[in-house]
Amino acid sequence: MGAARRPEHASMIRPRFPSVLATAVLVAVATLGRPASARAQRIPIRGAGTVGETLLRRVPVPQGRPNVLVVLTDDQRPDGVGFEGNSSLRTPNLDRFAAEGARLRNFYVATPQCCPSRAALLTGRYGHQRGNGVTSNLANDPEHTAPGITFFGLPVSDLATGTPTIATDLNRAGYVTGFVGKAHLGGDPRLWDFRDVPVWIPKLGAPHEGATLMVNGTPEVLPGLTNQILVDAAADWMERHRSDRWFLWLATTAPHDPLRHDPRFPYALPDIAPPPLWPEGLPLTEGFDWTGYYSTISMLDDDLGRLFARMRDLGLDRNTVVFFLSDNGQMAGSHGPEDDVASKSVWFEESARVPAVVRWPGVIPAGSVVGSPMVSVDVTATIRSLAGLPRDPGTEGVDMLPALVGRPPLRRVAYAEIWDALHEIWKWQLVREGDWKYVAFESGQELLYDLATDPDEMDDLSARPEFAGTLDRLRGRLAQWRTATP
Ligand SMILES: [Ca+2]
Repeated sequence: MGAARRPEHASMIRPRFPSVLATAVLVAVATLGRPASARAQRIPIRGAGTVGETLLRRVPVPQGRPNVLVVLTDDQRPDGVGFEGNSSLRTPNLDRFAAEGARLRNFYVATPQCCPSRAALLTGRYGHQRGNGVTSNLANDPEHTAPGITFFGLPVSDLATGTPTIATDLNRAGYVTGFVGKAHLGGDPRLWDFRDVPVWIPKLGAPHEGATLMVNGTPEVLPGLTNQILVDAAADWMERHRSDRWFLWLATTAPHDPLRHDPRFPYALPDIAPPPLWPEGLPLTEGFDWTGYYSTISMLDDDLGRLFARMRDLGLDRNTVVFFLSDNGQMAGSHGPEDDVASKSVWFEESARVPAVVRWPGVIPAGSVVGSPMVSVDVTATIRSLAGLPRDPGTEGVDMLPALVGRPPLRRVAYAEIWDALHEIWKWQLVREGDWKYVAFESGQELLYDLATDPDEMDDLSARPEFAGTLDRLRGRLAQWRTATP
């Protein structure tokens, strides 16, 4: 690794914000005159810098294998839920759901982009690993996956049809496997071994109304709102399989754009605080539709409330483990409106970290808050463990359950990455250890942040001599991880 240097883009994306102090002044100015509730919205991102658990009582894990439901949303920021302290956003159903389970406050996705994030969840492996190979949304594009193209010296490929997934393994373990919603993996979820697939989206996304959906294998336009259709199909699926042992993957399209200004869930701009580093003087309506984003999240919350109620009415609550997470975050203009940092695919917390909850009533103590770093590949490892399957030797993912029931967490260091040819700065790997966050770019450039003192990631410490030891340690962690995850 070359000498620590500030990335070229860093000066490009932060010209107006040379220091933390300047940012603090700017944010203070930007929030002057706004209601207290709007100012309070900054809390979630800031809170993520501190690692630590609430004191969980140790709970024995029952014998017998539970059902598993994965609820995967799309482009939901880590503060894109009320339960992470966002008092401007109304998500009463998700707040109740989170209060019944464990909130994961430092949960990263393996890759913060739609397609590779899903591929990592499905396989339990990072994009650069054998058995996955999807490092970006371009994975199905021959121009970017040709032999000879490498990622940190490793080959880049597609997730080949026939690659084993978590569905393959759970079928063998006697589970009924199902998929509803957005696939974004280049084809029918049956290719990835999901067996009962009532409704899925054959394109990368879908409009809120009039979407062409694959309904029992046939393209069809159904009446109603797309996410409502998906959530209700998932509820019907659970009812149909209530006597089976099952694994269901529900992937919503919300709150990915197109955003919906749902008249049932209106928001006004004065209710919403600007994100960190929003450029001075730029209206909040420029570049990102905040009121539409919030309205779409509240609509999603309403739909999921219906799903959770159906689960309860079907008597499935206590023998079903529910994982709630998003495939990636959403910058929404944090750190500036420039194209390559404005939405996702970047290393900042708003993009690489997502809201996450695991609920298993009677096993995971209600109201738990877990600060240990976790990664989406850990969800896959945990599902395997819940199904009674041995650990996949090809994965770096760890079983999350010990940490969720008050035992020492198995993971202390989290990693994430992306390699996407669209932008030079979308080629990075990151390490999160304690409050330190280290980012290595393929170009050799580096960033180092202390999230405890700098939660907005404004102050790159990589060139500061007093942090040379920390930098060396984290470089070493990354090197070990690359070796351990071929
Ligand atoms: Ca996404």
